[in-house]
Amino acid sequence: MANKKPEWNNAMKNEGLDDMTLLSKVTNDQILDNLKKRFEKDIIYTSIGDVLIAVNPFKQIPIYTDEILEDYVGKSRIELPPHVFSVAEQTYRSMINEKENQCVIISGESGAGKTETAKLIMRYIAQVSGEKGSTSNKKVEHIKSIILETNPLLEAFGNAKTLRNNNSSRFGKYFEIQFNKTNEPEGGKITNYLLEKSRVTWQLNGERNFHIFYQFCKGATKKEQDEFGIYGPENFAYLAKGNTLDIDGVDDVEEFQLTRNAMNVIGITAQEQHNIFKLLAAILWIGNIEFKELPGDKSQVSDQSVLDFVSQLIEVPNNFLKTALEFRQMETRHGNQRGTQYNVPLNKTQAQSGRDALAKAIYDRLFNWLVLRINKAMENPNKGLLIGVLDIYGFEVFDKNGFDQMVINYINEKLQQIFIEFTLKMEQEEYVREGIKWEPIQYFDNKIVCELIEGKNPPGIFSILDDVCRAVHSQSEGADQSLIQRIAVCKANPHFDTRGNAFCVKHYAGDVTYEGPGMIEKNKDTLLKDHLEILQMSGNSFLTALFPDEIDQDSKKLPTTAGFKIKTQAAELVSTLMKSTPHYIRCLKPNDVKKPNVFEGPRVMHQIKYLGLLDNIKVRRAGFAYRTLFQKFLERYYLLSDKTCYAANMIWKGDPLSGCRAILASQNVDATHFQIGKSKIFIRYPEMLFSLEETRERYWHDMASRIKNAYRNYK
Ligand code: AOV
Ligand code: MG
Repeated sequence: MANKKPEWNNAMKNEGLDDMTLLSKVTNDQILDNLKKRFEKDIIYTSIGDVLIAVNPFKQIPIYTDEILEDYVGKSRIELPPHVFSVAEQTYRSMINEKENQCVIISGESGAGKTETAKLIMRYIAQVSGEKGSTSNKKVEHIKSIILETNPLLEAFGNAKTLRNNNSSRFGKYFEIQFNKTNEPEGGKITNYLLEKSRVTWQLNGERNFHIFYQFCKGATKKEQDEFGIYGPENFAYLAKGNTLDIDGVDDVEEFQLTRNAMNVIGITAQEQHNIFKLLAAILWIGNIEFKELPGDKSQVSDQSVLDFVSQLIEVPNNFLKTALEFRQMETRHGNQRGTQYNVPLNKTQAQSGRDALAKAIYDRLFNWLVLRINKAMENPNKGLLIGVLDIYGFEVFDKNGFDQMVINYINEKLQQIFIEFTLKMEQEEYVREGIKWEPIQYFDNKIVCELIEGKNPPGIFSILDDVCRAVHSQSEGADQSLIQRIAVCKANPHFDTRGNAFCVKHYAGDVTYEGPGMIEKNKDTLLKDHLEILQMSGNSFLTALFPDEIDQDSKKLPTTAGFKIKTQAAELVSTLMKSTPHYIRCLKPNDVKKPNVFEGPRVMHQIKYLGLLDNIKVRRAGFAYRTLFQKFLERYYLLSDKTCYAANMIWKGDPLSGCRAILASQNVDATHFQIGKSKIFIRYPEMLFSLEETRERYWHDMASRIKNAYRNYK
């Protein structure tokens, strides 16, 4: 063996290593250094074996052209530099070759680039699947265009500017593309996860409501303006809470055209679009309803004309709407006997929160309707193979965090958990399959944090929230107090603590303090009976169809809580993902200022640590740093042995394994440094690979100059 020489290949060009399993020293500093070197040269992709690491460049880099995309078609991972297209290619090819469902799991904190990555994966698949230029299959082409157009549409309704990301996904989605026998998309299905509906009525300073509202207010036609009373966003209370009406570099009017276009492509009819816009207008106008205080802790709508306009938009008689906003219906009860109904006046704060609940409920149902409508457009009765792309909301922490952040961060914990299980499980399975022995290594398992949130016994945070919801009326102040008392039992878990009215969770990605007040109400997530009644009496059949709920007369029955729902959805997601072959993309955010060319070392280091990249590399190397099929090894290193190479040509005619053995023998490779599996050769230390690579380079170089000389002499 030649002396080990870590700086080889790319390292010599000072571009860092393509694959960090080959790092000479496996430390967090080395990982950081490698990523930084590459980032500075606009090389944003790096791999750890099969896992792709992507650092958000916050600028357009010309690496997504059709030419580059074509380059990746039919290539294996190690043939070309790491790229999101390479992951897409591996995903698509393994679906075809292995005839198994695949999934691409994209993780990373808010603003790290998950959604952009997901879109590139979809574009790749749409572009390479099926026959190019063939017009024979209109259905396939149609499905492909729908798949691509769902993004602008769902982003308009489900994304917003936050402090972390100007286009932050406020819902999670799992997008499954269904393929036909010839591996072309013929259908699709989106599963969406809890939308952050509180944004409809409230935004932090510097944040915006969902994009669609600004697009609509700025881009509505004259006819729409008149019919829906829609003017600039500054006129609507719900759009101005964050004191931000614009986003740098974004033209909402132009975006609105894209949204409308997407609706048309998906086949959302003019009538349906009219219905949607009418409800958006209704929500905005509901937000403009104000209340004045009346003596006796009562309230009254201040401006009748605003109320009248809302009742016109939602097609509900104005006196009913007024009553529903100013009073709550109560009922006397005698034991199990229902008694008479009477109205209790609401004070100003209660009336405001009731108004907001109404707006949020309409928007949330509208969003779910959109997803169902898109799914209908992509519906496909055949059960072919699937590729799922998971793009959720990333881990986030603000100065004040509530129920929404807890849900978002919980889903991220679950993903991290899957990553841990998969990377270790797959690694182990491969060793078993190939008949290789290995020692597992220690790593941080975040299962304990998942248990803290979703556990049943001992009860986790969601269980306690549900208990408190069941026990106390959510509107009463006692509910929040009771939560803080009850939740203290979680202190038995080292990842939990309480602080006054708040509690703190030590997440895998950092500590987050969640405000207690408001949690119970958000978890309870009930529609007020009064609201449901008026929505169901609407003359607008689109609106009534959004609220098919049965009015629950038995107020003791606990409706499904938001926490329970997300827990169930998360479990379903995990089971779906576990049934498919996973491909991983881990996105990193280089800075918090959303700027190009800024690499904040400590910020990236923090992510390297919590994503467990070091463990990832170690696990990959603990057994074997590198493994490849016999044939592939032969093709790459045949130059190294006289038995396999003559005059730069591969001359090996025997079976690939014997060829590999001939190559290894020619290099006097220590027998403890590699193992032969059933179909693959496993190389224990990267140094051996460096050495093989180095020798190969040298031979190639020597050979090339020998041939050149021979040619010269011949002339
Ligand atoms: P996220 O999905 O991970 O955050 P995005 O995919 O929305 O993050 O990326 C945030 C922004 O970073 C985008 O709007 C782009 O401006 C930029 N960006 C990301 N990836 C690239 C890329 N490959 N090339 C150029 N610019 C990029 V959140 O949805 O907040 O968790 O909930
Ligand atoms: Mg996103």
